[in-house]
Amino acid sequence: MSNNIAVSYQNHIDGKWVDSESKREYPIINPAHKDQVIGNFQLSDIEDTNNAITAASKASSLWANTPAPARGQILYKSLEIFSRRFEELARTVTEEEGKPINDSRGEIRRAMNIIEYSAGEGRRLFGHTTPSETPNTMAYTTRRPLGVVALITPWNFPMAIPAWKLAPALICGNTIVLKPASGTPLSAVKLVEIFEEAGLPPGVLNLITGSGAAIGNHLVEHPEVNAVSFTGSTEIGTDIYARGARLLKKVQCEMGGKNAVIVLADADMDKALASIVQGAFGSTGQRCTATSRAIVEASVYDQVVDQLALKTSQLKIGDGLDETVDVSPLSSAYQQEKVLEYIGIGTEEGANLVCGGGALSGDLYDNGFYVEPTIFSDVTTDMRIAQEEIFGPVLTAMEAHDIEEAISVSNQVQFGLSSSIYTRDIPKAFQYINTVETGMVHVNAPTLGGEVHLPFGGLKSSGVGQREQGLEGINFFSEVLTAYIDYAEP
Ligand code: UN1
Repeated sequence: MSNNIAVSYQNHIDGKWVDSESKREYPIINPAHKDQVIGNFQLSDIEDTNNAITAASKASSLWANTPAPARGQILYKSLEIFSRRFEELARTVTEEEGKPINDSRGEIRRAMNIIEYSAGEGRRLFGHTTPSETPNTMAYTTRRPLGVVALITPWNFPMAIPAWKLAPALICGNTIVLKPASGTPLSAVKLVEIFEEAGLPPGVLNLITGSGAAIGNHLVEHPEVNAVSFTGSTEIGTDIYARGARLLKKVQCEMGGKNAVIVLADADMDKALASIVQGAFGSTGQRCTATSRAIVEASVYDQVVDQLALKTSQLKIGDGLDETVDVSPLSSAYQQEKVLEYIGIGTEEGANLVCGGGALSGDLYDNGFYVEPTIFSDVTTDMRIAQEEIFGPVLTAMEAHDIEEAISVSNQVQFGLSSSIYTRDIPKAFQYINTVETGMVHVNAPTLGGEVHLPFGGLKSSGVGQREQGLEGINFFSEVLTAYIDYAEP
């Protein structure tokens, strides 16, 4: 595809595909081929936002009164469409975000998993029934929808993150305004196409694309929006949380990470090394659960750093559409610059550059936002590269003398999303699990990912509000009603 034949994609409001009121559009390019425009998208403004909220509000009672199992049937139907369009969707994610095609396939599977899980919840959505302290009284709880919810999603998982917010939101009976990251609107357009084909009534799922700076605050603060689910930077999430809290809205924010893997001397080294390399450089380090720190016990530190450098040098870098590529470009020029800036900071701070350290050039790379997978050793906790989220292919290696020091270093950051330890020592593993300050912890497994029926989220600056996914996600997207019924004869 080239510039002159780029397709225009529209917003989706009240069941119709529409231009933005201003008729303004903006282009999205392929991060591996800067000259390829993958589409033009609506630059939405306040008026479009209001239209989307009004449509969602209007559809609210119909959808809330649709039995949850019937809502589930639409979610199940969407899975058939996902299966039919699977390869096309994976390609879309790679072309607009840049990640390797196999990671994109994993992302589509993940979106399907959360939809499947949520569809099943349509036949549960359990409340409690308990004895009452009053005679002839029944007491129970039930779950009700929140109304209109705003979903604000990032560019790094353009299909899976919108899916894991909208699937629980839909099954709970809410109507939605989805505002995807300005950099990755095409995956969101396709997601909406799928739900439209699956039979979602008009107005239940509305999509507005464009700049968050232009419409984000209006969307969050609009009186008809009752809840906000956000994934993105800690800076923006903190602001959204404060705005929502002031208006007593329900808000959940999934934000940054600075995830560490601890390697103790008794670890299965092959497993630990593979996990760190995958965690640091898979998806080009652009995930909030990426491994950005390796904290290694002193007696094996040099060996681990050497082996990490060796394994990293064997990674194949290139266009994510190439099936054999391990590391693909950063998703935008902005991200590329930001990561290169951090590499410069690491060098200035006195960390030792073990491998990588620059942008890639040459025929294969000049047309994309490539940065070499980079490892710094001799990193100390006071350095910015040990503290701040870089969100790119940069790993910092740090030495610790024992497990106590390793845990302390792991906890000495503002973030608390995910963490991991490699050891065969069960008491030490539990010592770690019980004291690590993260919302998710892995033993002998990478810091990455999570299963859709378990809660996902972190502590400290990594997350606030109820967790996503699993029952926590259902709880976030519904309000509990406590009912007392006196059934004594009058
Ligand atoms: C994953 O690590 O597979 O924005 C999921 C993010 C997270 C999702 C990560 N909210 O990267």
